[in-house]
Amino acid sequence: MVSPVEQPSFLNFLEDNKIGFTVLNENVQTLIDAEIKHQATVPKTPREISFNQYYRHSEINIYLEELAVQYPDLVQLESIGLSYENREMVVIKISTGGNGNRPAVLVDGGIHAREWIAPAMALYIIQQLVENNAANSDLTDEVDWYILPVLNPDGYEYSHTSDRMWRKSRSAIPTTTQVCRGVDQNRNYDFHWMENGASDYPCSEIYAGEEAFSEPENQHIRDFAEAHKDQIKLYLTFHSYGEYLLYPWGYTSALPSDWQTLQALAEEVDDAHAAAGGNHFSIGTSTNVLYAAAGGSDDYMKGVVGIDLSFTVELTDTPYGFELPASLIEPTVTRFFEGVRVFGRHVKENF
Ligand code: 0X9
Ligand code: ZN
Repeated sequence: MVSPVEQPSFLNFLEDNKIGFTVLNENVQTLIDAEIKHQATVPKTPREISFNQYYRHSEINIYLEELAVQYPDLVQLESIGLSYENREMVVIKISTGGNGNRPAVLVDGGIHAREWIAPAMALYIIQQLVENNAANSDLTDEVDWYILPVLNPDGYEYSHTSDRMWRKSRSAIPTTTQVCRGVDQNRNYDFHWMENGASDYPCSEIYAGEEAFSEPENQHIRDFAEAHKDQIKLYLTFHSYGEYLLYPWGYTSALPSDWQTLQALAEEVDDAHAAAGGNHFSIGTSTNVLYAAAGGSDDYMKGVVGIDLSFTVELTDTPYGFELPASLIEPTVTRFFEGVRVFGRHVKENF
């Protein structure tokens, strides 16, 4: 994005350097204004969740609590800790039984604040597996699901209240007078931390933190994954945007030894998404298909926790980028749910 003031010099710069370009959005603020208006007009009834609006963090937590009350045999909630600004981070466990020894899928969304479609995707999976369980029972009869819809609740709220394009957490370094806040939580995991595609400058959008796991939110999901690592066979982390299905590694261009399994599974997911009317995704390792960036959750879950099947999903955006209008939530999440089915079935059939 370029501000109106900077636009002429930016265009000159592109021209001088013979850099071709296409404009995706003439005026992103128009989209933001329309979104604010829409968010203010839609009725807020978290219990009957809908997919024509984006929910706030507190509304998401209320919805999870109501599911736990209404479906006590299927749903359990676990508070995994507080965010930097003391928001409660709640993992919903969806399980039809089996004494905790069934294979499980771990899902998170919203590690990047402005990627609003990611928590919405996580919520849709929850809603389908719980409220529409009869139609999706094949996904829960032998597999458990652990889902954390918002891994960066402080940033998510900040993107609703103050800066729609906020990406990072909201922590401040106590020992410095540094004005810039927040850490890119997807550079903060302790696996080849800071080796690649990350910054040690606190004002950078990809600031990796003062040290690995400086962020309480990252510590909480790490501890949760560690505690359930024998059970968890597949990890999915939702982002936007760009329509990518990515698998490790993000810190190196080298391939993991089981890359063919990851590639084949991603291709099957992509086919299901396309059959439901979605676009084809770009598939491959993060480094080779997108860019090198160390300290990401996908690499950590595979490289340290030992969850072999680990994927980053960059959902659909076209042509809105992060500003996906609320009217496109439903088509986006319903199409990708067909891909989620493939992930679920793979776990059911292979573990
Ligand atoms: O840069 C990221 O963290 C992700 N892309 S985003 O545009 N949503 O910010 C991609 C992460 C891929 N995984 C790793 N690099 N480990
Ligand atoms: Zn992201």
